Amino acid sequence: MKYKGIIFDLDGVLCSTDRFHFEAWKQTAEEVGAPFDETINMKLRGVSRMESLEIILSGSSKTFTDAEKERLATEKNDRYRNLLAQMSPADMPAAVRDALTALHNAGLKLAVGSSSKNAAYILERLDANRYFDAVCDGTMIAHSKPDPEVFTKAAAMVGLAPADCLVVEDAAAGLEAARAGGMDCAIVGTAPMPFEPTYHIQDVTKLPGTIL
Ligand code: B16
Ligand code: MG
Repeated sequence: MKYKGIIFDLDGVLCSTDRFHFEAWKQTAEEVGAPFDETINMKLRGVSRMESLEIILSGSSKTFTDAEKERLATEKNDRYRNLLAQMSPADMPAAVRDALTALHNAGLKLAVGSSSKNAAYILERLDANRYFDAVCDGTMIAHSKPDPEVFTKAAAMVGLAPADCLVVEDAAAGLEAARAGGMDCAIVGTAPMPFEPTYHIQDVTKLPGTIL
């Protein structure tokens, strides 16, 4: 087999929490008088909460103190967590669970590599922890994607060299992070990418057929 481990991004790959981020950030953008649409939202994928806020605030004519930024980020996260509370195991389709089980049964180590500080809560809502040998998330890193830290740390947590791991991502920042960490990358979805990934797949269910 070409790989010994797979590191999955969470938002946009294992679940579609990106629509909740969109809804929660939209209100922030309205409050600060900044434009917000799908194209701007795309730039926030894989990027940390405070860096995402800075991207939104760059579209506003007002200036904000650090305390105001903290408040805006906290209020956005409160709205986002309220939306996450609606999630249940039904939000991770059986076909995705089957794909994860097939990859695990083939002997691959499976890990999550997410910039999100809410990753543990999301995995709990989905009842998805049992599929993974390790979870590395936004609470464990100093630099978010496109820095490779979350992926290199996830590889170390499952005892593998980065070169033996495949990253599965939906975001440009994630593809760049995988390359910076010396890892191949499979991209799911249709977001524009700065360069060609190793694989382009429709969704996670296509992964076993692509690499096994
Ligand atoms: P939080 P991923 C990322 O998760 C999201 O794509 C990104 O939009 C978000 O800003 C970031 O997590 C931080 O999330 O506010 O929950 O800590 O795609 O790396 O799984
Ligand atoms: Mg993502």
